[in-house]
Amino acid sequence: MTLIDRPALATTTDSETEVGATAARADRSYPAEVSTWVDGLVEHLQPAAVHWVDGSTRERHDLLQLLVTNGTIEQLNPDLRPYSFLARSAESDVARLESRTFICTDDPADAGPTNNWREPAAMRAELDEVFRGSMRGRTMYVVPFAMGPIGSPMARFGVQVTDSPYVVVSIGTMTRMGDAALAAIARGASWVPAVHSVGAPLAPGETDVPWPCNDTKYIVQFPATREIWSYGSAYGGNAILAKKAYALRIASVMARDEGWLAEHMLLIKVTPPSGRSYHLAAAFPSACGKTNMAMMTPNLPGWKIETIGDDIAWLWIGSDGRLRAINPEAGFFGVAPGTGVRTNPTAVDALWGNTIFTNVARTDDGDVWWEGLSDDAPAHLTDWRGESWTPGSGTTAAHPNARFTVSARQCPSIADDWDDPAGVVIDAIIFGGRRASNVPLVVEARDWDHGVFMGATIASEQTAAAEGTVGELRRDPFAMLPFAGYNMADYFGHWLDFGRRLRRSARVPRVFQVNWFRKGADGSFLWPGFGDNARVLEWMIGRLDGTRTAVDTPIGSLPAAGALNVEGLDLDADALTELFRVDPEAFLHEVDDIESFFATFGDRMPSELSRQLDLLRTRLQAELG
Ligand code: OXD
Ligand code: MN
Repeated sequence: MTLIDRPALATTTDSETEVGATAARADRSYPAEVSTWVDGLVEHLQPAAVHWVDGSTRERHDLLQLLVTNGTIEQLNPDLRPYSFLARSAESDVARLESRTFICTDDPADAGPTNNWREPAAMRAELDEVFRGSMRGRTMYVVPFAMGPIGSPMARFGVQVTDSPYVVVSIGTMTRMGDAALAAIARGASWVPAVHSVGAPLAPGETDVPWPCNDTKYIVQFPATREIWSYGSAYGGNAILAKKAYALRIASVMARDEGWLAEHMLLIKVTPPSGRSYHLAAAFPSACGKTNMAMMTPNLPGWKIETIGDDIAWLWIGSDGRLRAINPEAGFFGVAPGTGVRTNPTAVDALWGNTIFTNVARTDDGDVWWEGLSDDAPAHLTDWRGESWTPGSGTTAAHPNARFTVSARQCPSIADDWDDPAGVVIDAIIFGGRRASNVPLVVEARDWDHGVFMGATIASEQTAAAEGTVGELRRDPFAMLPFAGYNMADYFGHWLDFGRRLRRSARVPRVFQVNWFRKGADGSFLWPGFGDNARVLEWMIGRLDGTRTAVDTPIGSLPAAGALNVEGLDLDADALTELFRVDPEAFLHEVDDIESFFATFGDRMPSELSRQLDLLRTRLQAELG
């Protein structure tokens, strides 16, 4: 979208106007294209008032007070958790809804078999109906935001309208929200329009509920017009549209068209005792420990791991020809259960204050608790539903997908280059999944194309981050199954092309696959994980600088005997063998499963990946003799 010249933004703080009070709003010099879009939405959604969000601290404070008054959030004990709040969602609104997430393209093949496809005109007609009057009795917030540091060649902009002040404060943490983003749009930056309504209009005099939402939900992406529409949910990625809907689904389409990558990846900076830093990007499915890895305290003397991002990375080939990446977000929307003083002390520190918790339990003294925060639960809690809870009650005190929302700046391990507009140079890419069996602790890809094959074949046991059966194994290529805005086969092709461009311009980063979750015969995890995962990173970095050895296997290169540092670990020889065991027979079953998965893409599947599959099968069969 292009914009005509417009005057500088007014600085008035009086940003809420009755609908119809156009004169007051006219003083504020908003980009005409945004104003026109908002005017059309006001007519259709019929809010009682419009509030143009400026992103100031004062405004955030006022919104938090409003949310307390509405009963959506309660303030935690300021002595224990300064300026922090607890929200309890409706029980029907607790996770991303993949079954209600739609990609609307003219040709269903452009959405591909892994997405829910809808014909754009039919979906527009349906949305037209559900959104008609959906904001009645509520305020429409107009929320300009930037993804990525403003001034970066990779920064991208958007404007979300929403009738949920809870969503506004969440966007305020997760993005660069407010006047600075609007000013960039006013200067001509293109922007993605995103419309969000909780779908709970209020009749005159009707009392609101603490967590308004609607049983009918839609999260709709129109990739061709770069538009997002979301209805019925106020939870996480369903409602903070800058995150999954924009920074992954729409951005993956922009990335395809513009020659970059929008990925479900954490970013870290690893500094060994030598002092030379390396930057790694790692893709894992939802709730597989990305936040823990991004904030890892390494169990290796002299090593330092710093955080750049925990969920999304945008990667591109810089003008120096190197693979660069930014974290487009500005905060963490992390899964609380499993985040604890033993597993992720850095995150626990980051949450000291200024945090919004959703669906965790409350202690009797007004602090928060969730499973895994400490070894023992307090003797009494108020659970995520607001009910009295005691240990052994048979339910979890926090919802398994309970979240914290906190600014990246508050993370003690945040790297000094985390918001460098030029991004960081990526040295290696890691793919991982949650696999109880079959997949070794770490494997190095033979080359970029083999790495793309590894990414394309990630499978993982399902977690609580989305609706579905927890524990069920599903293929989640590049951890992007719920997030690719177009046909995944074309997405694989884009990765292969990107590798060809990288090969022409610079050093191609190494690609690895990891599995922290392999279990032994007794069902317990074989690898200690968490801070000891640094040992795996140590081996990877050794591979980059040529100091660690590997052995070739049918599935890629594994650490040679003694090359992985297991010193001081309570890991017996059998466990170590099992961690790296490649069972050709079991893997051949995996190959059959991958073949069926690839077949779902028909002739859109890049032939290079079918070739990689054939090579793998041949190597495994040779092993069997
Ligand atoms: C997330 C997810 O919230 O992947 O990051 O579900
Ligand atoms: Mn995620």
